[in-house]
Parts: sequence; C-alpha cells; structure tokens
Amino acid sequence: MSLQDTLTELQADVLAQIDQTTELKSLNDIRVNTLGKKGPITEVLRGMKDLTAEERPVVGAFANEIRDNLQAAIETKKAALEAAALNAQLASEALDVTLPGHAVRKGNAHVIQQIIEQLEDQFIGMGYQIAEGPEVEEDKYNFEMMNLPKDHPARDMQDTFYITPEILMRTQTSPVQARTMEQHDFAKGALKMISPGRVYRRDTDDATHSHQFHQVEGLVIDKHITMGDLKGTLLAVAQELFGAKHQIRLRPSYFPFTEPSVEVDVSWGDVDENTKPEDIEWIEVLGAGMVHPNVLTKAGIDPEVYGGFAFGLGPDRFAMLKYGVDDIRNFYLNDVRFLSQFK
Ligand code: FA5
Repeated sequence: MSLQDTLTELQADVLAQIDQTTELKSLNDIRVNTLGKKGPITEVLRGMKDLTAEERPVVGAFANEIRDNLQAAIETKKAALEAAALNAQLASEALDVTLPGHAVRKGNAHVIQQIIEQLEDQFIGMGYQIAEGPEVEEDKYNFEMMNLPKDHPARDMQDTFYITPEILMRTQTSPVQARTMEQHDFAKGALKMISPGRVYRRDTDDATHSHQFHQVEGLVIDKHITMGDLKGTLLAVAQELFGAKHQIRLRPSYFPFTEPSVEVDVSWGDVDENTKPEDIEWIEVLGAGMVHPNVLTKAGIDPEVYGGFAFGLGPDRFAMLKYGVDDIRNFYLNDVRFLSQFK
C-alpha cells in the first residue's frame, strides 16, 4: 500500500474515532496518539526517506494536509464538546424560581412592649402626651423632687443601684413627673402626660419581682382635678385592656409624692352584678394618688392654684394578668418559644 493510501486510511479511521468521541479527555487522547511525535503520521513521514526525490514533496504535502484536516476536525469536535459541557452545567445550575422558598420567620414586638403600646394608644386618645426621661437619673429627680429628701425612711421602699452618690439607675418613672412639671407652660393648658420606660431596683428576682422591670407613669395637673378623675381614668384603662367585666379597687396606701395615696387592684376573672364581693380575686397593679403639694412647689407650681393626680403602673404585672403568666421572669428569659405566643 502506498504511503498516501496508508494516510488516507488513517485519516478515515481517526475521523471516525473523533466522530464517536463524547468526552474531552478521550478526544485529547486521540490528538496525542495521532498527531504526537510517536503517532502514525510521524511514523509515515519517517518512511519518506525511502521515496524518490519527486515523490517526497508530494507525499510530504499530502501528509501535512491530512495532519491539518485531523487537527481541524479535533478543534471542531473540541469546541462542540466544550459547548455541550457548558450547556449541561448551565442546565444543572439553573434556578427554578417556581419552587416554593423557605418561610421567613417573622418577629413580633415583645409582649411588654405590646402592652405599653396599647396603653400609649389609649392615653393618646384621652389627650395625653408621651414624655421621656433618662434611665441613668439624678438623685434630685428620682427622690428629692419627689418629696424624698436624703434621710427619708421611704427611700428604703425602693432599694437603689447607685452609680455615684448623686447618680443612680432610676427606681421608678416618677422622676419624669418632676422633669415634665419643670418644663410645662401652664399658659398653654393642662399638663397630661404618660411616660413608659425601664426602671431598676435591687429587688431579689422571684415570680412577681424583677430587678429590672417597666413602669408607665401618668400625671395630670390642672385647676380642678379630683380623686374621681383618677378613678374614672384608671377604670377606663383597666376595662379597655382587660375587658369590660373587670372592676378596680382603690386601697389606701402611702407614697411620699401623693396625698392621699392609693394602690389599685384589678379584679381577676369576670365580675358582674351577681358576683359576691367575697368571691372577687384582686391583683395589685399600680400605685397612684393626688400629687403632694410639696412636689408641686418643688417644681415651681403653686399648689393653691393647681393640683392633680399621678399614677405609676407596672406593665409587666398587666401582662401577667392579661395572659395568665404566673412568673414575671418568663418575660426576661428571651425564649422565642414563649415570646412568639404573643403575636
Ligand atoms: C412606685 O414605683 C411609684 N412611683 C408609683 C406611683 C407613681 C405612685 C405615681 C403614686 C403616684 P411601686 O413601688 O408600688 O410604686 O411600684 C408601682 C408598680 O410597679 C407596682 O404596682 C407593680 O406593678 C410594679 N412593680 C414594683 N416593683 C416591681 C418589681 N420588682 N417587678 C415588677 N414590677 C414591679
């Protein structure tokens, strides 16, 4: 067989192999085996030394043509295989936007915050302003201006975290009363404010006490405010929050900044005209009273002209009552399983 015939056969054989190849790796093997130094074409070319001088360039040109043909066929196949591989990869990585996603867990306001916001809505509806004061407070506002001088025995009622002898973590939201009274311009009308916020006491934590809890302070100062206004306001708030069948009860109490002072209980469970008084269970939720004349005087308000009522309620206790939670510490453990119940 002539060298040309051998090369033609080789070309046909290699083209068939290229045609059948489905992988880049085996295509590369074909290239190395066919066109490489030890491949059949090189072998054929080596045999040219036996040809005549006339035959040599003809066979040489033919061999080069075959080599070019095979090279081109390999390149074409390589491009086709690479394109197919890319398409397969794109198909496998395609995002199916019709698949349902994972549900995103939605958070919700903390239950105490929810109670505070409900109270804010109610009081804003009754014409109150929301006031704020610092949690790191001066002794002057937390105690002195609330009619509790340094040696006053009632300071012991609220065990205090002191930062310096004059600076403390506020034990109550009542200092916001003093701060607002100082600022208020009575020429513009009555003072009606509530002030929700965090307070701190060196109380030992138990089921109904926390060393850090919340209060909502309330203060109304005007010319003809009576205890009846206080009771009506608190009854409206309690019934809105707990339901119309709840009653409130005022018990005499003592606070240095109010006179007379009361503690207010809310009835636990429904109460109607048939309920016997001895069957009602009462829960204490707030302290209140008529603003003490000394407090007004210290804030520069004439107690002969102005008077008012104040209250400080515990939203933590409100939340316990409203949802039947028997341990206040649950509100502060931040267990999502507990907190997510109050949506
Ligand atoms: C006061 O703090 C007064 N400043 C309230 C006040 C304001 C009276 C204005 C008169 C006029 P008392 O210490 O009782 O009072 O606290 C008020 C409410 O805060 C309580 O009724 C209770 O609901 C809540 N509270 C008190 N101590 C704790 C505590 N350690 N943990 C959770 N809640 C508490």
